[in-house]
Amino acid sequence: MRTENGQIIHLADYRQTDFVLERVDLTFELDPTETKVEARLIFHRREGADLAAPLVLDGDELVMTGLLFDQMEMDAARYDAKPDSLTIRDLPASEPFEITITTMINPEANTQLMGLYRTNGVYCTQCEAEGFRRITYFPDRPDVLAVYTVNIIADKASCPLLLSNGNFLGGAGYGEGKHFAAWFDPHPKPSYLFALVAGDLGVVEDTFTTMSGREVTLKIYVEHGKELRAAYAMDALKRSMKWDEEVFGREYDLDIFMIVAVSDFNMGAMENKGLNVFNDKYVLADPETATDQDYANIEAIIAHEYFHNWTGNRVTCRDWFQLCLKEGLTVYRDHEFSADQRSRAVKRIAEVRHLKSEQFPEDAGPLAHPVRPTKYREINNFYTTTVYEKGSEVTRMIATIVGTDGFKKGMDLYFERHDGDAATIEDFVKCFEDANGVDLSQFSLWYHQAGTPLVSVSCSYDQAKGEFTLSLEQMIPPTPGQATKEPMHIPLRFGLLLVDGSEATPSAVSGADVTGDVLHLKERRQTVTFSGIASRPVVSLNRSFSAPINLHFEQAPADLAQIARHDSDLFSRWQALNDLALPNLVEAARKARAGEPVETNAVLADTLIAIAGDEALEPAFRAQALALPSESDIARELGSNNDPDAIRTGREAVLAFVANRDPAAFAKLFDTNRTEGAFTPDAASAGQRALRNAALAYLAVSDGTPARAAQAFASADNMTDLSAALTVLAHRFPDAPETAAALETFRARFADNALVIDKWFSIQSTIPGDGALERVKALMTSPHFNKANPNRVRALVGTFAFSNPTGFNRADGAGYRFLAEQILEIDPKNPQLAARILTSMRSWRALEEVRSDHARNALRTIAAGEKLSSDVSDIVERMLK
Ligand code: 0A1
Ligand code: ZN
Repeated sequence: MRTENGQIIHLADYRQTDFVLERVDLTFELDPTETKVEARLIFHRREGADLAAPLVLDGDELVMTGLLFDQMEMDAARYDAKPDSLTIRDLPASEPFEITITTMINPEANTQLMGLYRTNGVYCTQCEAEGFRRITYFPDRPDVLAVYTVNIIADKASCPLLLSNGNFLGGAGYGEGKHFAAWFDPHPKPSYLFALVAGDLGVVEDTFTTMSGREVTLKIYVEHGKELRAAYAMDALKRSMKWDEEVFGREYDLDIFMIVAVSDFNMGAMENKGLNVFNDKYVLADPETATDQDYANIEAIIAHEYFHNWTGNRVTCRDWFQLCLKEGLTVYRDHEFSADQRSRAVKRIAEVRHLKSEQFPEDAGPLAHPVRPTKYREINNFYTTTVYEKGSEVTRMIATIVGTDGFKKGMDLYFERHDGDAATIEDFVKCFEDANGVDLSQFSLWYHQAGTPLVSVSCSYDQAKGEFTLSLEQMIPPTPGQATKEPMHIPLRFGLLLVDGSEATPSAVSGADVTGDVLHLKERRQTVTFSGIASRPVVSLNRSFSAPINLHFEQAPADLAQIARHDSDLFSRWQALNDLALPNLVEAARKARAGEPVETNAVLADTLIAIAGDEALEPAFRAQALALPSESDIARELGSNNDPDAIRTGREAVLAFVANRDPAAFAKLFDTNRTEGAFTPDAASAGQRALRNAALAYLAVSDGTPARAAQAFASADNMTDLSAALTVLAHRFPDAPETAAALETFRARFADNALVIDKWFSIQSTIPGDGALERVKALMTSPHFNKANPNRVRALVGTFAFSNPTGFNRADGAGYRFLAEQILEIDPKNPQLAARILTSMRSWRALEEVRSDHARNALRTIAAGEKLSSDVSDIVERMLK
């Protein structure tokens, strides 16, 4: 394992390699425990490079069994081979030379799932970020691009399928019981995009004709017998290919595009050139086993990986500090794709919910870092929601500032300038500046300053002058390593609503640049005056969440209710409901903490119910409107000294008030939104199911008995309704016999489908309250659990730690001690998985004293662990700093 020395890598130290890699020829002789890898690498010394400079290649736990220089045995005095590096001296001044390296690796023993490993008998690779160095010695960095030829030799019976990047060159028998296949990828690529898959899998096949009329073969490989469950992924792939042509003018560039679904994978999926590897959770779906959310995730992730072909593969990153260059941009592209396929406003609400619940806490805690960091210890720990989701928001703001056409011009220039390059964020931003003649230097601070900006707003109206004034102030909180911040360029979409539902158009604006409906906040403090406003307007600010900020703006409940009911921007209507609810929930938590009775504002309940029943609105939006801010939203709003039990008690009281305000209204929503006929995963049907299930959750509270949910469980004809009913039963009536019966029915019915059993684990691990930990421990002894499989561990342990605030944050600290044990047990086998689950404790400092003491102790126990991986020690040390 690469580890232990705690070395920090700095962006400022970036320099080009001394040697240029021209070509790569790889030959794999696959064997479960002794795979032989021969790498023939052709290099030449870069012009101007030091003539004495040695060639230093990266390795990770490698064993070298041969080394040739121009096909001749290399003199031992000229090289040093260590598990983590190979250094070769005395190399030619300018002419090309060939190095042939043979290594032996053990795929079966690779539990880290980085490099070449085996999953259910299938050989598979994962090379991003630094996995290729676990296969052979190599300049394993993204700015080294080369053309690869790959030969794979394997047992014919167990590996009828031999796949790698690019186009298939040919194959044949190869001695006794073996065969080989050769692949050639004409597009220069960095090593992190290399992939190899070999095994026995089923396939779904289709074709796509590109905009220039080329026919591309599409293949999705899954375990035998699961082919029918890949149909939706194939459909999503074809829609993605079409969309990228229509919206970004990007055409696919090989004869074949392949996706392989595997059951052991550390992340969601990987964009290897022409050969994407997916966590099977994001490929397999049918109505019986997948929820609407699963379908939406599959669509988004298939699109995301496909879009990487241009944003990531054709234009890649110069170094790993530039990760957001490919990730932020590609998330933005997949968000736009999903918005075009579904309801834009509903999609935006879901994105913002996710951003606020995952990225905002990261940005407010010890793990906060800039979208484009300047140092890291373990790159695996930078695949964060800041790089991905905030990175996407920053891209979205560029689009807001330069406009739709300007964004397109900038992207076209980016592809024109940088196709085939390893680029930087500066290169990217420059394209938008040059294409639009704008200066984005202040805007670029979004890449460099961590922390969620807080924008405080107040307003006043002068009837006599017909003037409306907005006073804005921005503050960017200190974050690790960044005590003080410069003011940023914050683009705020806005509208001025009048009582009659129309919008005011000011005759003049002073104090800020306003372009169209965007106000550009650039100073620390700015006062903006709108003239020619005939009556007091209600301002709808940060429409569509145009900037990823916290907004502090005390608008009167009546004003918020007006936005919630009448804004032309559907997102803002949801946002206003949220703003109406949050102070109520915060107050409820405070009261609950003080042991006082909680009062709920009837305006909130009535507005929620009115919107939920407004048939002019799409059901998916109404479902989102009904979901009160979560316990973690409330914790974030409170900021410090949090008691998760009080937060829940307060929120439950508000929820009960809403539920009991008008049970008949919820019953009507429940009864009239059942989807009839054959299941379709389209957005409209999904929206109806979401609304019906949101109503069921309220009805369970006003009913006070499990009967209705049990009935819904019994009559469900799809996984969305089935799992929603099971969740209501388990979370509301954990001890009811109906719940026990339903859980067992569900388990028995899906016992041989691990992905569905993951839902069974997650539903139970999120049952609120002190009993959760014992439940989780008991489930870990279930025959369905497998601690070597990342999906199982995430579904049970991960979900418990991330998504069960009261259960995990038990006042006696038992949740934290349990997590510490788990981390120390997982870390030696799969450090990435351990480190990721550990980030569930990123907000520990915001807990009240008793809990935060327990949390600190648990973190110290982890920090004191023997032989920690660099992944876990990096996270735990930053959390304790
Ligand atoms: N580039 C992938 C994410 C990814 C990163 C690291 C991995 O290593 C285990 C795997 C996947 C994406 O953005 O989808
Ligand atoms: Zn990605």
